[in-house]
Amino acid sequence: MSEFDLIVRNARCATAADVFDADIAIRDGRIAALGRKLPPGREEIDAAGRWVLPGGIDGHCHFDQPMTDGSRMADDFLSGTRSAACGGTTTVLPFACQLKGQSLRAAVEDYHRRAEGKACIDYAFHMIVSDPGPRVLRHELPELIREGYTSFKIYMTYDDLKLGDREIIDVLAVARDEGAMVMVHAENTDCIAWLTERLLRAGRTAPRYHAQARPMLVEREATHRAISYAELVDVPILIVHVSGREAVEQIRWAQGNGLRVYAETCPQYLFLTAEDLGVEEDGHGRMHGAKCICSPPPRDKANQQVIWDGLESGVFQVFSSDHAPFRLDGPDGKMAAGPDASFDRIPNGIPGVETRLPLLFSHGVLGGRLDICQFVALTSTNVAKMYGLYPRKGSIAVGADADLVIWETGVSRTIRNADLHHEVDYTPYEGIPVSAWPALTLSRGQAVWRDGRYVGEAGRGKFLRCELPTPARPKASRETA
Ligand code: DUC
Ligand code: ZN
Ligand code: ZN
Repeated sequence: MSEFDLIVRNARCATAADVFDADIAIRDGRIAALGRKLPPGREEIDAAGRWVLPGGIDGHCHFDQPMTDGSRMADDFLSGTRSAACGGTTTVLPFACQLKGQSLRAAVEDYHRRAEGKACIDYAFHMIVSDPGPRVLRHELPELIREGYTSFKIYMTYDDLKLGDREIIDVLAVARDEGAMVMVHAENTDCIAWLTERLLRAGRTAPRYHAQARPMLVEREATHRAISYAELVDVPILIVHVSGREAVEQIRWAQGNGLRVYAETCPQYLFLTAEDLGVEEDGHGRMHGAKCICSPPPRDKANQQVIWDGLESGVFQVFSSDHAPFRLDGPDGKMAAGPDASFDRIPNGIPGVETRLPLLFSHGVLGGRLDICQFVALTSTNVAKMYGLYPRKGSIAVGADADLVIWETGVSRTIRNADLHHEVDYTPYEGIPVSAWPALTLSRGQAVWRDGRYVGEAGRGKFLRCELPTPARPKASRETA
């Protein structure tokens, strides 16, 4: 009897650091050996001539998140993780969202119930802290961080989620004391409210005005403010879904001055522009623009280039989907307020958990903008490190989980929603060509996507507790109290 369950033979492996050729031996869901001419396994897969990479980790996606505006996310843990697996992702980190007035612990418990028995790949939770009262700050948040929920998102806009400035400082201080990572949605809420009011009063209600209600200065100002508060408190932060030049300039400045400011960007800022919100005059109606409403909004071609440059030069550490799955049609979808819905009544967010990796592999790596190690770092390794899942996840190493993807390159394919596995009735990336797609996705050694077919099983995905950084991230170097 073979000592290995599976051998992936002749793999051209890439990690965040190295490229090497090896056979990969898998036993009990983990990588048991790496080498040449390993003895036969009970099952064998020949990867000759193909890249074998660590499974993708999507560090920012929304599944089955409770909404307060009557909308509903179309993907739950079943369809969301299925879609992820089919696009080469083996770990997801969606958000347990605290509603205002709710206990944070109740939000986490509720989210576990939503995930139970559904996920086909492994998952961890971020939290969203929307109501940081004394009990949350003193007890719930520190306790949950210690229990393995080591990161949380805060919002500087959206009435049902946003924190005031003093609240932001207070939660940052908890993160500093506990070693947690704070993800910041940086947009200035009062500027957005003022601009929105003016646009609506002038009858400018079509989807394209969404971009005018949230111009870059709104993001720039909030990014600057978040960075300033992080500096004040002396805590690392991650600015999420960065859209363009003005926020990038703030982040570069912070990084250049030695502040621990990390940054994330997403496919929508590479592949969409504000023009995608503004085609309602061409006969498609408002529906078309609504498909691309997300926040911050996509900008223009020049800003896409700034984002590509930031990925290449290391401004960004992580590349996530921000998958926020609202259907266009239906009573709880984007157009629920009717075909003439004003932009402020269209839920923000677009799907992308399945297309994230093929888009970046095709246009980044095969397009000559990123090397393969950068791709692995941005989409897997850095995410695992950022959120305390490394080295179990995010690498090809003996002892790591056998979360692996064999990539088919040289394919000639066009993204079509009909081929995707989410429950959303559109993709904003319809018609974009890609030249790479996973041939096989292994989650802990088990195939979940193989030769164009989903072969996963609901409920096999495990919940992962995230570890706090060891050695612990440096505590405050400056007294602030
Ligand atoms: N913006 C968010 O902040 N979250 C989900 C989607 C979006 O557009
Ligand atoms: Zn956000
Ligand atoms: Zn988001």
